[in-house]
Amino acid sequence: MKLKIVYFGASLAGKSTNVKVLHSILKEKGLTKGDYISMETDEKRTLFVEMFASQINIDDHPIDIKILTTPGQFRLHPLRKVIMKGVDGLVFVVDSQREREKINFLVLRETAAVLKEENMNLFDIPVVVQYNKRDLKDAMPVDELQPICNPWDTDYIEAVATEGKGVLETFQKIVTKVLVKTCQER
Ligand SMILES: Nc1nc2c(ncn2[C@@H]2O[C@H](COP(=O)(O)OP(=O)(O)O)[C@@H](O)[C@H]2O)c(=O)[nH]1
Ligand SMILES: [Mg+2]
Repeated sequence: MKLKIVYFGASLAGKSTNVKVLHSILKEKGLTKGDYISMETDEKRTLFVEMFASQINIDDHPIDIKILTTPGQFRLHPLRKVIMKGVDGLVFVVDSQREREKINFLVLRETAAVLKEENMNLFDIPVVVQYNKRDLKDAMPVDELQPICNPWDTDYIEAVATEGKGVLETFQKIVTKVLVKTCQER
């Protein structure tokens, strides 16, 4: 079985940190296949491809999981479409800082539009919301973030990705959700 998990969210929300930290956690457990790969554009050093592969076994069935991030910049809309193609599960990385409230919402709206162009519905795909940067002073209370950033009313996790807090939990939760959905559809 092959799964594709995409981390999306505003620029600087902590997507790359999540994926890098996750890669090192899974590598330690011997659950990665190959290296963490990233490529950036020359002028602004914007990451535009970032991914790694993991393989886990459930009851002796190998499950190949590709983990990717979407670039936050709105100008990279076409690339976001390519990355979202065939996505099985999404992680919405939210920057908890109050000053990022609006951008979090705009990214959510834009992501819905990207998926629609690919004939997918944001509400049909398993999602986990990660409230990141919980260590910062101006982090909004989760009660205030929920109505803005969790229209699915789905599971959320509070994280400090730089310290590795919540990173593995987020990944486990999205993989579980995807597998449950897959089983229900069979
Ligand atoms: N204080 C704090 N900083 C974080 C956290 N997660 C990421 N950062 C920092 O936020 C910046 C952007 O993170 P990055 O992972 O590159 O964001 P991306 O643009 O979404 O990929 C970097 O300087 C990170 O070190 C966190 O939980 N707390
Ligand atoms: Mg990044």
